[in-house]
Amino acid sequence: MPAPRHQESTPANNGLTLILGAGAMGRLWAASLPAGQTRFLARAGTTPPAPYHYQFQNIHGDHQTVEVPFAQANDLPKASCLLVATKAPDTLAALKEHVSELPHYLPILLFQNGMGSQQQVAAQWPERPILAAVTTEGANRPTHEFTVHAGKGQTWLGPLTDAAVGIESKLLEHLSTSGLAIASEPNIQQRLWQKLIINAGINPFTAILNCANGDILQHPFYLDHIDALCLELQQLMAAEGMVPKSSIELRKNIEAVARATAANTSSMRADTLHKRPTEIDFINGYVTRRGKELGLDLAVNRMLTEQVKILTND
Ligand code: KPL
Repeated sequence: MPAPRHQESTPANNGLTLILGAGAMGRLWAASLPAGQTRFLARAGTTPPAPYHYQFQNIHGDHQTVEVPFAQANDLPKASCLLVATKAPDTLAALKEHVSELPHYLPILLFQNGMGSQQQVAAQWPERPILAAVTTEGANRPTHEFTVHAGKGQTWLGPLTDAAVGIESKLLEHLSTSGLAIASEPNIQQRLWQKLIINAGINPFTAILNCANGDILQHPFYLDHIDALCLELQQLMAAEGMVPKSSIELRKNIEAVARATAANTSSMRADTLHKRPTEIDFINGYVTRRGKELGLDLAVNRMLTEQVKILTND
């Protein structure tokens, strides 16, 4: 009998988890999965550096040092899945560097904020099992070496390509060894939209006003624009063929999350403070572009996109 070419088609429950992107979300998953079972992916074409160490504060406030090795070539066939935790603007290029080394059956789970980057990846490799995750886990990095699990949340995952349909339960079984709450979501597009609405209503305001999430709520700039923004989001969802919530409901949802995460620095504010590229093109920028394609002029989303780009000289 010929030897099998690969450990075929479904992720092993006890295999390694590969992680691309060592930001707060990548580090949260690396720290939460069983010790020794994760590997970061180093830049392609470079010799994998020595294992990476960082400080991690779990949800109970306990501190630990986490050690995560970088994947060696012989780790790749032992992998159960790849978690992609890069920023939305970097995702396609980062994956292009690695995809030829990855087994064709390896599930690729995308954790990006906003909309557009997931669709780019799925369109680029439609034959691969690609899934999207939507998460409400709160993680941040107050300093380069220190990651905090600041808020317990929930992660949903669902297939983006046909090749990913049917593998969710095996992947869930594997990822639930992290202890993080994770569930399957057959309609992941709807979850992505819900998260897009929240990010579109919070992130640009926190970046422009340079304030914590909760502090936007009383600010005149936010109060002047939030109703018009929610109307634009409602219009776009209707134009997309979805049954949108009313703009009043959308505002309520945005404000519930802003209150629940009142003390948080949003990812977009953190990016602007560090002069890093933001995800605005995949949040309000995506809304503006998609609106234009569908014949809608979404002026508040366009204005917020332009103002955030001015902050980072984008
Ligand atoms: O997802 C977020 C982000 O910062 O990107 C919110 C929901 C705004 C929480 O901070």
